[in-house]
Amino acid sequence: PHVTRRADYTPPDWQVPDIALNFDLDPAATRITATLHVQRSGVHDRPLRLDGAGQTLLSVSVDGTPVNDWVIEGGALILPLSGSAHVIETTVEIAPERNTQLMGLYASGGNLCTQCEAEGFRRITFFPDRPDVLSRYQVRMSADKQRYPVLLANGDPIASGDLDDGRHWAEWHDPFPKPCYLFALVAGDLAVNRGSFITMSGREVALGIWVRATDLERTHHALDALKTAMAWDERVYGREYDLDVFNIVAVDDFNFGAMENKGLNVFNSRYILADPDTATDYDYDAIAAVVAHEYFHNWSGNRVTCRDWFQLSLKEGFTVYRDQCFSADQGSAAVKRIEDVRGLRAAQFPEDAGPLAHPIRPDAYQEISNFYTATIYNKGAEIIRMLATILGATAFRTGTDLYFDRFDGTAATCEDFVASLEEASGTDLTQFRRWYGQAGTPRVTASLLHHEGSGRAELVLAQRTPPTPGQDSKTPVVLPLRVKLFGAQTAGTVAPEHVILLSDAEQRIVFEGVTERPILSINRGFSAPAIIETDRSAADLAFLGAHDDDPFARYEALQQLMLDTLVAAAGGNQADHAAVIAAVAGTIGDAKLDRAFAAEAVLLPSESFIGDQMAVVDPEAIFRVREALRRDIGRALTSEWCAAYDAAQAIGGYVYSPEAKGLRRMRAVALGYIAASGAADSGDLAFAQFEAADNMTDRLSALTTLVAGDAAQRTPALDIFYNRYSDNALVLDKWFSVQAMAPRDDTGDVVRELLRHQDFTLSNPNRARALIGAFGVNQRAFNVTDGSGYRFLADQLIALDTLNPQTAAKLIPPLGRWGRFDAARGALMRAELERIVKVPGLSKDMFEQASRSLE
Ligand code: B3K
Ligand code: ZN
Repeated sequence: PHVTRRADYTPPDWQVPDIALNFDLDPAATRITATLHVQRSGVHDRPLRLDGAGQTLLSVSVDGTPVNDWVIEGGALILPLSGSAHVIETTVEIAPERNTQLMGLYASGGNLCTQCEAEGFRRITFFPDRPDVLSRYQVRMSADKQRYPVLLANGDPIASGDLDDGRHWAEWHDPFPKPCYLFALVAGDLAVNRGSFITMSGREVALGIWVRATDLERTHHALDALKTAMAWDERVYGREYDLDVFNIVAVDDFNFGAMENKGLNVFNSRYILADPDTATDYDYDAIAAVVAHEYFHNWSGNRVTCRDWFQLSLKEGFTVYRDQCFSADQGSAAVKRIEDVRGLRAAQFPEDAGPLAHPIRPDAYQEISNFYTATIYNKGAEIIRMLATILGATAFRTGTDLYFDRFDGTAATCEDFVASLEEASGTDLTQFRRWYGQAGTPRVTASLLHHEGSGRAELVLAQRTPPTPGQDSKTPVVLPLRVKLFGAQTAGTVAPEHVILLSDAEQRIVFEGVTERPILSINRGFSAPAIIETDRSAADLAFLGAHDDDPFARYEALQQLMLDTLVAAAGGNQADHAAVIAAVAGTIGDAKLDRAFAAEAVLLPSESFIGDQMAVVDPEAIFRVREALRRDIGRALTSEWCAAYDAAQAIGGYVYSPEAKGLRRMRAVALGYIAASGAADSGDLAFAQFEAADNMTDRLSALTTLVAGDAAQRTPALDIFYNRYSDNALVLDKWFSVQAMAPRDDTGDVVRELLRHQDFTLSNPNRARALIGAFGVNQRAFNVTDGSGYRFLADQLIALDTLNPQTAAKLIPPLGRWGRFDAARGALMRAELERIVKVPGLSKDMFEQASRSLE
């Protein structure tokens, strides 16, 4: 297989400052004429090389004259040219309706749309498909007017008109030079929710959210979020929108969340459409986050783009950091941080600890689509967050201003970003740069020694990053650790919070005047993406769980207390549940605590996260001990849970506000514990909530509780839910997922049965992920000892690979965890990976993911 290496980067031989595209749109046969103004870059005699894939080439001309001295090599068109500037015209034909990969120009729900990042533009026309070739685009589209009344592209609408034969045309120009991965067009029968935004310099921007007419009422939340995000980027980063038009189109068939095409974002409909009856609070939050993320890319990604795909985290890590801060500003910052860290631990830590580990700036890839990972995105965001912590808010902002100003209109590197921050702040970031090249999650041990007589406390810190594939030895990284010491007797502050920069393998920090026994609060706010191991006792963790004034640290102490209990129990050691029960009681009983926070803080760690703490994951034992602890917490605190449940009823009718969300969340958590306690009437309670709910959050939490257990209402509830929402694809996805994630003995059978359901299809990525993806992360069901879960996943991924390699390859990681399980499970997983690798005609996406997973 062909490997692309970062070290081999060379600047483009030819630039294309201008391109005109003419699309004669038709689902069966679309004709594209591309006119490229090319310029030789530097002194060389190399031919023009235009990437291409899958299209039928109809003609090529140079400076108006048809030529035939070209060759096609690995899909690319190689054309010898004599001068320093030429006009190249190609005409090709493609068939959007047969495009199941959903890359390039494809059909979704009767409309036509594009997806070009990372290398989809080459499936539309011949072009240097690399992010460091920036062009001004003129786009003309013609299409059947009845079928495709709306024609959109990047930039501003210039002109439109009618043609003979019921066709019409429209022309759009984008004045900002951009790489081809940001190209987009949409042709369809769409309705629009229009809005307007006045920028900080007083310009009016016309906003539009385009969906099928029946979905129009579900676009208000997304439009509000867009306006809020536009104002936020002006206020926090000084970044103003630059075109007169900003359009978003929602489509049902999409490989990931959304795409930041200049002035024309295309979204997976799940990140646009919401109303209280069909979307949960979690969906509402995710919509706002993704709308903001794609909008923020207009500066971090579009105005300043990436030199090459190894720099992907330059735009993605930074933009995730930006959207995380935006979301934190919209509601509970503490809960947002908890969710982000939970996500990091669920997806990125395992990636860093497994066969697919890679640094946030990778060194090599076979298929770039495989590198849109939790490491590039979420660990990338943590690296930017650490820079913000180390520099402080003011210097960080000075640094981002310098970066945006200096690299505006160019294709930049991660080094350009770090150097800008370094120069603007005067902080030496030499060692910090290691984060860009070194994979793996650092492990930090922290122990606090106290000499009562001298009033001296000593914090001993050590860091070590375990080896990852291809990186046997690691060097120390810079970890900003927010630390505070509390007094065990008075609960007062013994040492105020400050940031310790841990940069050596080992470091000692001395505190003087410590007269009472200190308790360590460390990595507050999760200031560094590391695994922290401390020798704090259960009592000290309980103390922090009750008193720490950093909400994240308070959550973390409770999680650690639960984790210690569960890991000991799963390892066969007698576990006393009393300390956890008392801490949970204290948390729900603490009236000063925001309900949203309290609800998250009393949830047990996930089965997978418990597994990640064990030398050998034992899914059955983990499930058993976790259920036992849940049952005991439920039973011991029955009246507290009932009170918490009833208190949440106080919301009255549905509102979407941070307070109401917190109450709904607490109601869901309380219902879960009431059911876990085995209370005889919990089925009735859940079913009553299910039927009375005036919103999807309450309805789905009730359904989730019913589906997990054996109450008589289980099947009726599933049927009612299905019938009520059978015409809403996004809600049906939830119906599939809730069954695939159920903690039940029969989940594997249920999932195999659901494969044959009339509404199941592999060709819609959301649906495939809802069933197959969700099952893959159901630790117990997926890892049943007979290997049937592994076989099922492999069978489905082999089938999906023939349609949509990118989406299939993304679902491989559960099989790559073979090294974490016992030998028997490990061998069964490897056998499936080996079977996948041998499939004739396997995509390079799947080949890379499956073969690397075996290493
Ligand atoms: N930049 C796109 C992701 C493209 C993924 C291509 N495999 C969306 C985003 O991160 O905002
Ligand atoms: Zn992004």
